[in-house]
Amino acid sequence: MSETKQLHRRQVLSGAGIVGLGAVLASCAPATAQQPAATSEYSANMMPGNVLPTPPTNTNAISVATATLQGNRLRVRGSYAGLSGPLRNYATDPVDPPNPRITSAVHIHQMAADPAAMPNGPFLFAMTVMMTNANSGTFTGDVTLTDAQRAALMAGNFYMDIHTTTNRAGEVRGPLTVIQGS
Ligand SMILES: [Cu+2]
Repeated sequence: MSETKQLHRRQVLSGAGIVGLGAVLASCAPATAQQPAATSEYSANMMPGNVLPTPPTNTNAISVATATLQGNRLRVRGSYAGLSGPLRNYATDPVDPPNPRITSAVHIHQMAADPAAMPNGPFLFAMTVMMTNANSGTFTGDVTLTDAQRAALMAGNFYMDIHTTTNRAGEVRGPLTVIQGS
């Protein structure tokens, strides 16, 4: 019996076989049949009270960001105001060990697998910051997510934060949550 016939017979005999065959057929779909990637919108409201493990009490800063996810491309824009002081300068005050990808103090992080044990998840992306003055400004980002990162964002496991010289571990923080699409 040919492999195809065996597969067909298993498909008839077994529900799991049908699922398996469906996966095989889906993976063979021609690339030309793909639809434009669906778009979804996210937002983050960053506040001092969300900073973990210890929210700063010396600031009333706020930051708002919106983000558009299309396929694996995530485009972000936002603004911040009321910082207690200058943004943390990672060139002169780096993390340990230094990470050359941390090019600004406005970040996207992914939640740790066990947030109770590790409230601050790993750094993923730094935004491009345009300072209005020492305490306020705007930022943008245009990044490509891995499939795993995209799944984490869609599961609500991304957050944004801003670090300052006074609050080096974070002055404001907020989750990136979906506001439109899925
Ligand atoms: Cu950060």
